[in-house]
Amino acid sequence: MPAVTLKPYDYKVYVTGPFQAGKTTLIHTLDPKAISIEREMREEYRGEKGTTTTGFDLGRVIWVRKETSHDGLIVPKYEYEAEKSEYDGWIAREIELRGVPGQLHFKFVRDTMRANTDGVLMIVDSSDYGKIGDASAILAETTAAFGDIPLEVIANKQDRNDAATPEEVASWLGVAAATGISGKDHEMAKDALVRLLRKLEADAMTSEEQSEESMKASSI
Ligand SMILES: Nc1nc2c(ncn2[C@@H]2O[C@H](COP(=O)(O)OP(=O)(O)OP(=O)(O)O)[C@@H](O)[C@H]2O)c(=O)[nH]1
Ligand SMILES: [Mg+2]
Repeated sequence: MPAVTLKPYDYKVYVTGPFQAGKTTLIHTLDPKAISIEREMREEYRGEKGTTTTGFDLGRVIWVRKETSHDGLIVPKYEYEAEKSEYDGWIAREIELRGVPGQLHFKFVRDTMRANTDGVLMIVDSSDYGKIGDASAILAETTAAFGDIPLEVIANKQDRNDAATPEEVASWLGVAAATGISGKDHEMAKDALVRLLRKLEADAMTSEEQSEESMKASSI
């Protein structure tokens, strides 16, 4: 029987954060055909009835650049496949976006979704002061599980006029910085993801250099 080969994504990004922070929305902004396992909410949350993730979100995008120094574009994988010839000669990296449920009692789902994660987007609703405690709990859960892998805190919903600033969100959580975006806006969602991908790329280069150094050292 032939060996089963799994698709080797270049980077796997785990998208976490509290209930209704905007994780599913951000993933669908970047990949409109992302798969989401959700259910209708029984009760309104902050005056709105919507959906909540009970399983996961799975989005597939390609980061395409003409040169490594460029920020480039984030294109849904299906679009890239259909227009591949347009990107001839560009550098392409496949990204898996894996969203998890924000409801605290779904910790067991978040725990099962962490395999092979390269980097984390932690999404916080900048206008939802009531969820600061949950956001801190999820941040603590995430950093305890992943150690010091690259993590970007996103101060989401900056389009709302009751949104706190990214600096305020960072101070709520005790982190050095947060990036302010609206996850409904493609350009902003893209910039937040690329910022994380650049960190991942820098880390990958450092570990390549380190292993080259140790190869050299061991051959002396
Ligand atoms: N104003 C505004 N609303 C947003 C933004 N992003 C998401 N929302 C709204 O926030 C609500 C929750 O969005 P979701 O993307 O489902 O949030 P989630 O983090 O996946 O939520 P759970 O799966 O329940 O943890 C929805 O009503 C969205 O339309 C944003 O950038 N601005
Ligand atoms: Mg969701």
